[in-house]
Amino acid sequence: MNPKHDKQLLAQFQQLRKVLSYHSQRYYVLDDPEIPDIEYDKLFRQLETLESQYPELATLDSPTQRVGGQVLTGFQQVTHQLPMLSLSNAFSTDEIKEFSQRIDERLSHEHFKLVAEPKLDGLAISMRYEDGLLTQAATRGDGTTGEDVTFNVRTIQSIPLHLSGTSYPKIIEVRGEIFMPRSGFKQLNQAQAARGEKTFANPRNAAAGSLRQLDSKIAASRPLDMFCYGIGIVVQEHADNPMKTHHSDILNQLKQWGLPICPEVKTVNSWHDCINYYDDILERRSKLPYEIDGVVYKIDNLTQQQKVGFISRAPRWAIAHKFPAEEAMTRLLNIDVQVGRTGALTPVARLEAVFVGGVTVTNATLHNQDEIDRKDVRIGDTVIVRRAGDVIPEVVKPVLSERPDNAQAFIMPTHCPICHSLAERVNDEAKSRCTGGIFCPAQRKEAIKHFASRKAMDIDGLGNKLVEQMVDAEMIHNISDLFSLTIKQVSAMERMGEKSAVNLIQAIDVSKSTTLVRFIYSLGIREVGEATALALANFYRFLPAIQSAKAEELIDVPDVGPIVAHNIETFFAQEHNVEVIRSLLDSGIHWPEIIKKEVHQLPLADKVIVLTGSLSEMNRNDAKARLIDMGAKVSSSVSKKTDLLIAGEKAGSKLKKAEQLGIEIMDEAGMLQLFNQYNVS
Ligand code: 9MJ
Repeated sequence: MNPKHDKQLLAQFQQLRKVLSYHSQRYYVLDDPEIPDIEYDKLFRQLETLESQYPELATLDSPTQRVGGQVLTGFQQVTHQLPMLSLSNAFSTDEIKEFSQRIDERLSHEHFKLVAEPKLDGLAISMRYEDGLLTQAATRGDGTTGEDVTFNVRTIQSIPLHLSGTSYPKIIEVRGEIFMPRSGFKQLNQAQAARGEKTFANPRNAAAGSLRQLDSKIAASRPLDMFCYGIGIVVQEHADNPMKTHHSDILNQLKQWGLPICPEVKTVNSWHDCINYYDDILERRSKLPYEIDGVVYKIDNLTQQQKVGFISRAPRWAIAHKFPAEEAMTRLLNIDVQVGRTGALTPVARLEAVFVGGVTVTNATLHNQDEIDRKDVRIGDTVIVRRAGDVIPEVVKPVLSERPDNAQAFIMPTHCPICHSLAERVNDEAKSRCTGGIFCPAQRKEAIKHFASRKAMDIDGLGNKLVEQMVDAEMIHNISDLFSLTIKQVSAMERMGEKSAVNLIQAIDVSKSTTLVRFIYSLGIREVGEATALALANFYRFLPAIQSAKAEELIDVPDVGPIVAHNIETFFAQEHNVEVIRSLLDSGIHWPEIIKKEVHQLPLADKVIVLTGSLSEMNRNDAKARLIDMGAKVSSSVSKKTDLLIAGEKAGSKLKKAEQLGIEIMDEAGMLQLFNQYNVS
């Protein structure tokens, strides 16, 4: 290239990109195009031609990059520097009133405003902008680790590849929901059907399927859109341009930078306003161009958000107010009894297929005998079936006017339908449980299915049917047996070719490289879900520490109450569980010291902190959780190893001891300031 032309050429490139970005934003984000499409296309082709002549001058934020083209072989994992939150759900006005009252109490009756937003039914995404450039987009995943979907997200027209203006931070993570508008969904399904390809059950699935395409050309052809509703980490270069202090201002700021914000977002003054907002949106729900499954309320003032805090991964300062579940009528053909991972017997309704909540439902839970009795559901009844969001479909009630004469009442069996051990109801539990334990093939099957599932060890290709076959064939008895399976054994299974068998063995091998959180979760300890597994991993960091923890210690872990603590201790005390874990580790299951590594990058990395006295602004467990999130080790006693004592009101002997040992002491206000700093930088 002639160096004399360089400057001119670069300017031409830059100008074209700028003009195209401007018009693309007018068209896709503001719905207010300024020039005819044909003019836009002309400019676009001009840039394409130039880029093909000088490929070295094509930049990542060029509008031509949206057409896709990169083909991946898999998705990289991305660790979110700040976890992506989940929301607690509310289904009634009373629950919203209670939500507001809880905040009111925690804010000592200080007035607070809320921001009301539609709750989009799509996929949560975190997008990272560095120096204004979109550098990474990742799915929410488990909140801590998601998948890198940058190439696909770049193809979404309403998402700026470069932020507008100049005032953006050095690094900012923008969070929001990617979804497929109703019209696009309809067109996509028509096109899929016309080509004889698979159609999608609902826009959410279509959006998820599109984002998980390895070929970004396919993603580019899908009508995806996005609304942003929050931020993750923010790194400022200069302290003179701080981030906003209110959620509503942040959304406005994001809008100024060219990011799409839902036009229905509204600031409100009270929970009464929230209910009015909810009623209004619910009425307009079917007319909105995108699907929503409720609305979300968030405290507007970020300092107040901070004061109100978190419960586990969900903020206490926000709540999702879900719309009434969608319901349909169908016939209850039979009631089967399923045996769960922990032996719980669940009556399951077999239904005449019915389309409800966006999917075809043939099974629905009936929970337990008491529920069946309370609802007076009988085999042969016409019933109302409900499917709310992702929740398992359930039978709501029978339509009594339609009851046939031969409708049959259901009685829970006294013995496990699978292993025939006695089924018991203990401790006033609603559910009967099979007492067969690991001798019950049904329990073993469920434990293995859980272990292999996506959120656990994520063994690709090990579906439920295959697990059942393998247990029935006595090829595997427990989770650790999976790791000694051979290609020969697997290929002998029904519908299993040599290639699938090789793939499965490979997938089992790949799954050995995991995380401590997944591993704990995969063990299937009663009532230890993902959030608890995460809390345990963060608190103890090493498996042996969790294995040897006593119940009275475990209750110090955020998110762990006495029952769960007991379940954990009991689980690790059982010899067969110890044996299985040993065997799993021997087979090569391992995890990076990822938590430790991350912890080193955190502001309180490895600092030993003791909390004492009473806190007025924040609940003690939340404070503890925040400190752990920031990398600290929170200990209950002061020693020479203590780095910092946080002393609330009426601190006593620990404060004295810390003073004697010359340990740094901080009051509650100092702690809150520390939390604030961590949130903005
Ligand atoms: C949705 N799904 O539309 C949040 N969301 O905020 C909105 N989700 C959210 N906000 C914090 N509007 C965590 C999730």
